[in-house]
Amino acid sequence: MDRELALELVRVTEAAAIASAQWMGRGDKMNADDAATTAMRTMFDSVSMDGVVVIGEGELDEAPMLYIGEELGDKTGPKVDIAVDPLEGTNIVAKGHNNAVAVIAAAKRGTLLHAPDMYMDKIAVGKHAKGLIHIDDPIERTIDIVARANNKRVADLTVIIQERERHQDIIDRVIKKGARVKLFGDGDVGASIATCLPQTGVDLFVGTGGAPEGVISAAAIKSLGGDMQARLAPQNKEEAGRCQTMGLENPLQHLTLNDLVKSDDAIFAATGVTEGELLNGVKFLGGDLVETDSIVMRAKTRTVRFVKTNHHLDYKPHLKIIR
Ligand code: VTB
Ligand code: MG
Ligand code: MG
Repeated sequence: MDRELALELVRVTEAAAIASAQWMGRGDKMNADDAATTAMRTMFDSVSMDGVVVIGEGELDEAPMLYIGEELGDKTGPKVDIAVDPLEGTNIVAKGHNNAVAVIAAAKRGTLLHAPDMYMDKIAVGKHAKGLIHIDDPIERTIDIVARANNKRVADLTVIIQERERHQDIIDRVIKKGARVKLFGDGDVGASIATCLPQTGVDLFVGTGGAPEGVISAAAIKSLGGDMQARLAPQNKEEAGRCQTMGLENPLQHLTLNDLVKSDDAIFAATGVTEGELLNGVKFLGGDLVETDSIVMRAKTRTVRFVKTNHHLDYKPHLKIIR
């Protein structure tokens, strides 16, 4: 896959972030999501690639843009699978909270798991615990393993978990075991990637969240040398059937990092929409000046780039949402 594609994808996440950030703190998650999706879709037209959406905004009949199966790019470049979440954290933006991002994962055609939009059980760790975790292990055992691998006492180990009723049992068990719980409101992608970045202090991610977000996270975790395992969590027969239609014969298959993203030829790009641990949010600096903060990484070379960009909205009128 072309090296240039990495920077092209950042231009796309930047556009989505700038558009949706204008809805920050307006209590309107639908418009925030729409703005991100429209900007992302428009920018994709100018990217040199032969892409097809495998994880997107839904099926053709329910999503006008970035639907599963939609072809993207100018057809001249590499053949790739594209997974998008134009606004990961629509509620975050509506409420003005932290850690919303615009994200894309791209990988060689046929190598991203085709995951339906349903729940997925997930576990993620950084590079020191790679190869040591198993999603079926009791959380107490996983904590011991990760603590040893990360050279920390259990008392200093931090487990990041989405604050939801469905996670109460696991939260209680982590606390009883003597480790620490860091709860987050929304945004599995940022939370799971945090395990691969020692400066965040996060050692382990566990919980049930979106399957699309799981596949997108896996591209980043692969680039950062971490590890992840997952299992789809269909809530009924209809959802189980959708897994099979997408090619997963056994919907409850144990999924390793390599099942989620099969090749090393993968790119992950994200731009911060609101302030976050990993990335700053979009900053409107007065006049038409806007600053964005992005990260882009390639699994093949493990290169991680942080990209800070100044944009002049007078020259990008299509990204001016609130006039
Ligand atoms: C999950 C998580 C996402 O929404 O899908 C979550 O993976 C939905 O969970 O990152 P609930 O059904 O409990 O709200 C996000 O947090 C944001 O899209
Ligand atoms: Mg979304
Ligand atoms: Mg999302």
